[in-house]
Amino acid sequence: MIIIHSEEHRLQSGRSELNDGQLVPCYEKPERADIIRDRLAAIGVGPMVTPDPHGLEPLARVHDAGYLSFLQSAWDEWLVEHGDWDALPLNWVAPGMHRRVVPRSIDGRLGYYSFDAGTPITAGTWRAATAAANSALTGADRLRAGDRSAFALCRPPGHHAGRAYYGGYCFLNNAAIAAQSLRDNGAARVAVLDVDYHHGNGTQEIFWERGDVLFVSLHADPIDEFPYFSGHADETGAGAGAGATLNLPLPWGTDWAAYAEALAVAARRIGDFAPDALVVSLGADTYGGDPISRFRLLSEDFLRMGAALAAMNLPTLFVMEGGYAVADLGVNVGNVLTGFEG
Ligand code: Q9C
Ligand code: ZN
Repeated sequence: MIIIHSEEHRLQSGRSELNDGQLVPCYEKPERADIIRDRLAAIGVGPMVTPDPHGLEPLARVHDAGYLSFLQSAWDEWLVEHGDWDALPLNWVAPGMHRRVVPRSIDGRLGYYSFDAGTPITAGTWRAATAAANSALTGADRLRAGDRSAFALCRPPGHHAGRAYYGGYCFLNNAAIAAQSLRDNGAARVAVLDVDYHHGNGTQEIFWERGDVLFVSLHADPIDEFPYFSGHADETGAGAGAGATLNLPLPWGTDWAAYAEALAVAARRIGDFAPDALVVSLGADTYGGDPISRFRLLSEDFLRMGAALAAMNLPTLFVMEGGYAVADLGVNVGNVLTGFEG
């Protein structure tokens, strides 16, 4: 299958994130994409191409216009105010406070448009994030052209980004942008299957009231795990989207046996929905060796995951999300794709 990838990802290279009470080096770093790229080239998954530019329009189909202009100018405003150090938010709105007035202050707007302090905005954030979105969009184009599958090697990731907020290392929701592009170009129904360790809160929010895009997610139970405020089993969508969200939260320590059962439930739901295309939000942070996660998948299990995804028998776009055990990340992602190709 074709691999879509831009070297512009390395323009997103944050210095630190707030984790366990400390500023620590960012887990979401350029080496992640490098090792995946090198591994996929080594095992010959398919040709690697750079993304085609798609402009702002497909981003604005998913994201709020004010949020997009904030993201474009945030670094320049921060630089004037505070100097050349990563921009991180420091405070957020709580229930009973008001978010009716968008703050003029850049610090106020960082809080207004975010949900965590783990996602630094840097000089290159906008360019890196748009390159990743263009990779996902180019992958969607390939499915439309008749490819059975494509892999968008996106970085930074996307599934935590909502219509008007960033967080969880994500700025633009690459998978949602691709799913919407498929809808806008002829697909009547699209399913998004999110197998990242963390709940895809952003994708869920974007399609919450949509009956034409099914969102299914396997993830660590938010009662214990980031993002904490999204991803419970009783969140099933609303309005026209009632019943078109399926959350399958799993406990810390989940191994392949338990994971495979949940994946079978996901596959049945997706089959019943009968989509024209499947977008897989592919995180490899379900791996036992992941430094910030607590599932127990082995490298060989990712082969099985790929085979299970192939059995859904749908045109499939893989969009890279998380995975922080950098040394093993290339093998694990490569295993999903080789398992898929059989
Ligand atoms: N102590 C993705 O995988 N921080 N984002 C967790 C752990 C946020 C992960 C803190 C993790 C975000 C795309
Ligand atoms: Zn994750």
